[in-house]
Amino acid sequence: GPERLGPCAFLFREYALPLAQDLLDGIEGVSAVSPFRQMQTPGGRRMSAAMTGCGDVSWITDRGGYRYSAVDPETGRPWPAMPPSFSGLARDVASRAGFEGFDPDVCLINRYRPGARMGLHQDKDEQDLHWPVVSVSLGLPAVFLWGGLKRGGSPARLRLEHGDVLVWGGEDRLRYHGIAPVPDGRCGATGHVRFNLTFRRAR
Ligand code: MD3
Ligand code: FE
Repeated sequence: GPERLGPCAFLFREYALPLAQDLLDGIEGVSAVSPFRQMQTPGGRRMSAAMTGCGDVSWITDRGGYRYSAVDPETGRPWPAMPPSFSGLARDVASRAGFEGFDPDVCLINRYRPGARMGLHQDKDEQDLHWPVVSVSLGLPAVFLWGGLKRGGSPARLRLEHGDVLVWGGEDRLRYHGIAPVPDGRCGATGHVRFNLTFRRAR
């Protein structure tokens, strides 16, 4: 069973391992249509993680702010459809964490090369925060940082490895979280890269 990280936060170690190749094939297919790109923050800095996405909408950031968009600004076209292996995994693991009927409309795909990181932030651009976020780690291990509901304090650290899945809902949904700079290494499945899939209900 899962490890409990909070009242409504669960870690399913290696849950996605049997599906890893399907997920990596899905990432390949999505990024062939909507390529990975390093987006700009509203403050004008380039994020070190590269992103793409699939589903009805995906998350974007530029000088205009953070938001969900039905169109990929890089291609001017809709985002690729979410592969059924993606949505099936998200639905299954969410139901094991007590969220029956999770039907994500977005999967954001983050790609971390060694040195890339993600600063502490909250995920709060979604309309209905009662749905959880499901996150799948693939490839190189990384240290996940998670704090409280307010900025400040020193975050807890958790090593995430290939195939690990997290579910964050309820009172844990608005926790600050991030990724420490990814150390170099080699993963048999991905090489020198970490991928993260985050499934959300945005609209
Ligand atoms: C806790 N991604 O895309 S996943 C993100 O590994 C993001 O790429 C990180 O944070 C990554 O927004 C962390 C784990 C995660 C994702 C969403 C959460 C933890 C969360 C939402 C609420 C609380
Ligand atoms: Fe996040």
